[in-house]
Amino acid sequence: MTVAEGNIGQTTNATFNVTPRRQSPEYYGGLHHRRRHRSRSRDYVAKSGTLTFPANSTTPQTITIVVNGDNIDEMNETFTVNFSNPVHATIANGTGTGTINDDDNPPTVAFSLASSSGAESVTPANLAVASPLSPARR
Ligand SMILES: [Ca+2]
Ligand SMILES: [Ca+2]
Ligand SMILES: [Ca+2]
Repeated sequence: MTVAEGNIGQTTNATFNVTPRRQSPEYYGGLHHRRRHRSRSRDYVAKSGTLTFPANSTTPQTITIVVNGDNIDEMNETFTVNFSNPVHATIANGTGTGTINDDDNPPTVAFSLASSSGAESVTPANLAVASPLSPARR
């Protein structure tokens, strides 16, 4: 599951399907929660809950994680959704991985003066470099 991050103020849904492999005569369900991985919690909305499937259902149910956009240049971020503690069922694959593709450009740097000069024999000439953004990366 991969989503484009979007910018600050925007949210994107990352939706995971949980699919029963075959019918069961009893209801069944389990807990799910998302876990942080290489990502800060502000990149998405933390969530946990329970899915309950009706008896004889083979209809998938969904777990939706809300991804928060930002304008910060970052590495792509990943998170996992874990499905555990099943009741009347076993888990074939209990982990879903989400990837948030960063869509922000890296900060730029530029000389704040195009040139600088000084007498040959005196002090060093200084060329200042200005960055419009904090160089901090996450
Ligand atoms: Ca962005
Ligand atoms: Ca982000
Ligand atoms: Ca970003």
